[in-house]
Amino acid sequence: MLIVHHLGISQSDRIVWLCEELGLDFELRRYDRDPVTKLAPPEYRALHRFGTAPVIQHDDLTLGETGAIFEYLIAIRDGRLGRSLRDADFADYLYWLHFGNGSFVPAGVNTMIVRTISGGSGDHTLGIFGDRLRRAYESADERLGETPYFAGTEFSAADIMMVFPLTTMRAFAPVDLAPYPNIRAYLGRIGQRPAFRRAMAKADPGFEVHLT
Ligand SMILES: N[C@@H](CCC(=O)N[C@@H](CS)C(=O)NCC(=O)O)C(=O)O
Repeated sequence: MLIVHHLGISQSDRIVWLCEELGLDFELRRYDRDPVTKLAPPEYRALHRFGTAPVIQHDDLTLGETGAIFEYLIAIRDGRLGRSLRDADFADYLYWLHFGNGSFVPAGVNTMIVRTISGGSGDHTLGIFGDRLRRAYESADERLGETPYFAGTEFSAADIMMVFPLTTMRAFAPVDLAPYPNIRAYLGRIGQRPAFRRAMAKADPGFEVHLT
């Protein structure tokens, strides 16, 4: 039995989407953030030693951390949506799979934190993280001008990793997509995927995903 513990409007929406794309049978348990702190509620924190979203349970296993959950779910579906050394797009797949949470999300989160602390003033640190965030959008746009999907010609788990900072994260760290035509066209295509639509409707009903 697979259970996906989803914290409302958070990066655990990716796990719901991954399960839908992989055709996995799963139970979704949804938790709202604490209305004051916006953090995970105590019952979510109790699920796993670090207490952040996402968390899954598969029979006796409890697993946290997005990248670990991705690798686990792809493995139980025999590598579907993943890539291996035999595939020509393996290195690109790895790069974008890891860029999502390794560089892009931290740039967005750090920008949001520094903006809040500094009250949006021209703080030097805000400039550093803001520049990183802009470069993340620019590199994603450049990549999507070269290939239809992040790994290459075919959709992969790297797309599921990269879409969160391009969509849901903008609810917290707003970015105007006007300068990024390739990202806008890509998100239009992603928004047509039945598995994406099913996942977002289940994960956060009533929340309008930021596709434009
Ligand atoms: N590197 C971790 C980051 C997890 C993380 O920061 N999750 C956020 C949701 S986007 C969270 O749980 N926030 C609520 C909290 O910290 O209580 C992962 O990818 O799993």
